[in-house]
Amino acid sequence: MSEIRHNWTKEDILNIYNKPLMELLYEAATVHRLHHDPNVVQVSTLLSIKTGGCSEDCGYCPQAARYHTDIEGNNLMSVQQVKAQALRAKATGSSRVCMGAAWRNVKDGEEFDEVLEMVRTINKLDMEVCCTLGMITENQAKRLAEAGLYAYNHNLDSSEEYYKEIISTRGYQDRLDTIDNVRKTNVTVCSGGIIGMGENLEDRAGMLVALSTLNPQPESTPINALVAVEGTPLEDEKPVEIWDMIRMVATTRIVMPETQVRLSAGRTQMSKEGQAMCFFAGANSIFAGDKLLTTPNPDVNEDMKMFGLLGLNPQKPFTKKVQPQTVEAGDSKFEALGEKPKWTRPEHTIERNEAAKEKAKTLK
Ligand code: SAM
Ligand code: DTB
Ligand code: SF4
Repeated sequence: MSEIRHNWTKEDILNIYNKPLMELLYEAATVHRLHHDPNVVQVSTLLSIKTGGCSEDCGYCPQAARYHTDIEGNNLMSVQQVKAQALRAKATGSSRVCMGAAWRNVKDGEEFDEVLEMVRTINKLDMEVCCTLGMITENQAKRLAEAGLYAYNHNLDSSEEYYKEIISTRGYQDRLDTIDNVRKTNVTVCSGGIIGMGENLEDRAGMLVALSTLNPQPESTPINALVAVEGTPLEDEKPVEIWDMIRMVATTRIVMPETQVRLSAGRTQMSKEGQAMCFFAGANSIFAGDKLLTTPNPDVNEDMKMFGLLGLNPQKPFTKKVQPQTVEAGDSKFEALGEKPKWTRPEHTIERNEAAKEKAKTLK
């Protein structure tokens, strides 16, 4: 087994990223085979349990209230709706459900209690449950863990330097603090980022330094290609070249050998051949279903055809870690603390975010 290093530098990572492609692929595939079954890919279904109307200014995100995008917002889904969708996902080969909410952070109260019930319900269907709800406190992480949460997704999105060009309403340290809160429980960490936001290679390497030097490293790392949505500040960014995606996946695999590397947003732009190269380079997880949170994703039947072509098998739930126990609400050891944590509001200004906000006012 290759060892897990926590001291990767930007220079080490750039050297890997820029290797001749055949060498990079060979090295990544070798590491991949030492740590994972190369014919198994995890299939996860995303559910947007609360869509749109978010207070943040993430430049890539169609769910930020301040931009003019034509997504349909909705209130929190019901536990019954979530259960029905989870059952559908299970029937089409998913072993994990990831519930996303367009929130800056979790607030204790009725809605969070509902989310905890959704976690209990899906865990009881013997599927891995993941949530991505924005920033959370240690107490909220503990309550999610107690409900049976398997993973919490919270992306670093880019390097610390480039983050300031994308988001002005919260800081990088806030993201790290939430990951730290998740780490105080048995819930696994899912954290990755986006390429194609105008960042340079140093920023991509910087993000991988931030992720790979976490100890332990995240159990799962999504690599998203930006889906440039009209109305967002990043609407004019060019589509990510497949070669960049392959290099990013391969580099992630090499620096984080045990992590599940998730080929995430942007697959509708990728050919089957391109995706096959990503799997060869070490990607071993995808999001399935014709919608991500708000943007399109390949049809699940097409994905299953691709799995057939490539001889890939969907990963069974709880292959990497045992199923968490669910504690019922009535038996909970934790109470809602109603904390008002001081997440930062750096409030620096990003010109293209401000321009998109101003333009939206004239269109709304
Ligand atoms: N509100 C929560 C948060 O920000 O953590 C959870 C939902 S948020 C939509 C989850 C992640 O989706 C973001 O961190 C980002 O990496 C990714 N994402 C959002 N919009 C995207 C886009 N247009 N293209 C690619 N990835 C995107
Ligand atoms: C992640 O890194 N990618 C997923 C999941 N985690 C939550 C979300 C992608 C969202 C793409 C834009 C949208 O569909 O709204
Ligand atoms: Fe809100 Fe999350 Fe979108 Fe940022 S990425 S605007 S926090 S939903």
